[in-house]
Amino acid sequence: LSDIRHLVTEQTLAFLSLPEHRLLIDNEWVAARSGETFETINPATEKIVGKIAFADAFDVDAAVQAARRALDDGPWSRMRPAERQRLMLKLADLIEANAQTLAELESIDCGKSVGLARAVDMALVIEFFRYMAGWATKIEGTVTETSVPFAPGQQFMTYIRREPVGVVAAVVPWNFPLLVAAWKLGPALAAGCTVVLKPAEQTPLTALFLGRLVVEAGFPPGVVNIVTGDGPRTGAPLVQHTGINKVSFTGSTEVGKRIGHASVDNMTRFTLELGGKSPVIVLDDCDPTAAAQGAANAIFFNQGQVCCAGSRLYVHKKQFDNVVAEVARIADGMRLGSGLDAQAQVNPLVSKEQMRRVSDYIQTGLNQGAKRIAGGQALPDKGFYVRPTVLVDTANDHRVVREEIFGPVLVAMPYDDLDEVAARANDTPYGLGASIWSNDLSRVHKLIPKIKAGTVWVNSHSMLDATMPFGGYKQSGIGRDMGRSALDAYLETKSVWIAL
Ligand code: TXE
Repeated sequence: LSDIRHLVTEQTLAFLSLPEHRLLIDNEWVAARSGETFETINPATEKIVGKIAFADAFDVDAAVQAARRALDDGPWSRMRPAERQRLMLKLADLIEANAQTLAELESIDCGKSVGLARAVDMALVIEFFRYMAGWATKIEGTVTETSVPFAPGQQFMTYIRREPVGVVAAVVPWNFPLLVAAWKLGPALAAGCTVVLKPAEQTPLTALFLGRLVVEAGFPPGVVNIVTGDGPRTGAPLVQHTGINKVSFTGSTEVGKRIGHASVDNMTRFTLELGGKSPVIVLDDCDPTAAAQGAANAIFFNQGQVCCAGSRLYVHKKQFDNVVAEVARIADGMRLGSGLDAQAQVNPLVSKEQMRRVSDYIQTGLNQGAKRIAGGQALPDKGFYVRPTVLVDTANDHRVVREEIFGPVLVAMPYDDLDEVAARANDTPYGLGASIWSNDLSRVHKLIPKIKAGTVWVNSHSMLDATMPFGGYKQSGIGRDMGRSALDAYLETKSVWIAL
């Protein structure tokens, strides 16, 4: 830790100095039964920053049983909604009080900028818990008026109850580790569910720190359990466990499909937030400088490791050269550095594997005939860096245009007219986000319904708020995180008939 000692708070150092980070089951910190651990690495220094318990099916079962007991035997299920709300608000206050440490841990584990982790990730986490806490006291059923055609004259009192779906498995990725965990925990706790959370193996630290805050806030044992490990040994037994009532997953489309199949086998409810290849569509009336800056932010934020990253840029042919030259200039001017370096604008990717994957995609693009107009200069010798890269001269069937790269790589293409660009924007298996850059309201409103995506931003990209549902069309997923409607995925519906 000597290389980061002067850059982080005492509390962060104390947490990183723990010899081993254990699993949270029933509000107790326990080692994996196998005694096995894995290591988590700082992507900027390539040094180990934590030894983490490696949970297997045995530990997963213990966590699911703890969650089941808290739900079936109480006290969680007997707790008044106002009490659930109070605990969630307390948790939000504790996250706020510890936001700097959480942001530092996120930066050290995941590579991202500590400033952005605080201003974006942590700010959204805190607001989201507060927003969802409010819903805990506002879950309502409905009373209906029934008249059964085959029972004339018979009177009924009928009503519809909403009940917690049960034990939730939350499996989350490494790009926004705590934020995505909050998107699952918030509605689950508001609805009265209990949770087993599995953070990504690359970035377990903030979830584990959150576990401490959950205990400190006073949540009863078993309400939130945390199991750490990889997909095959920890995630798979969790989502396949018959004690799980609902799986909430964010990650790759490939794993999402596997989880969907396994869930259907058990009739476990599931929601999936998966990959994307989101288009940025610049109309001919745009301000080229503003559009270029917007396009650069849309792809380079979080090093492109954003599921809704604007990774395909379509610019009207009249503006193409201007806008794309400006995006390339911005890309080449961005300073590389560690997430703890306040001056750095591009931080390392999460892992060596991700760096290789992204670099291989760039090479594949060049091999298929693309031209690189930004990126490609030398890299620091330590850290998993990839330079912001802009590719032109690509075709619709090139892999860099079709597949999610999940790195700071933009493909830029000119177009002629709006129908053509709508068709090309939709010519993808994904449908998570899209942005349109124009002040021509009439054309913008005509384009919005044509775009097959869960979110359309106009003159902005990747904006998020607790009230706005987030999720995908097509292979970008099933269901939505955030917003009031996210609660529905954590509730069952019970129809009650009382013959009078
Ligand atoms: O994702 P995985 P990876 C995309 C992105 C990235 C690629 C690979 O394109 O380059 O996926 O990333 C857990 N049962 N996205 O391999 O494997 C795993 O441990 C249960 C987009 O890291 O999907 C982790 O906690 N769980 C995405 C989580 O799933 C399993 C964000 C995500 O890992 C499992 C991340 C299994 N069989 C990657 N296998 C987005 N939508 O933002 C893995 N996991």
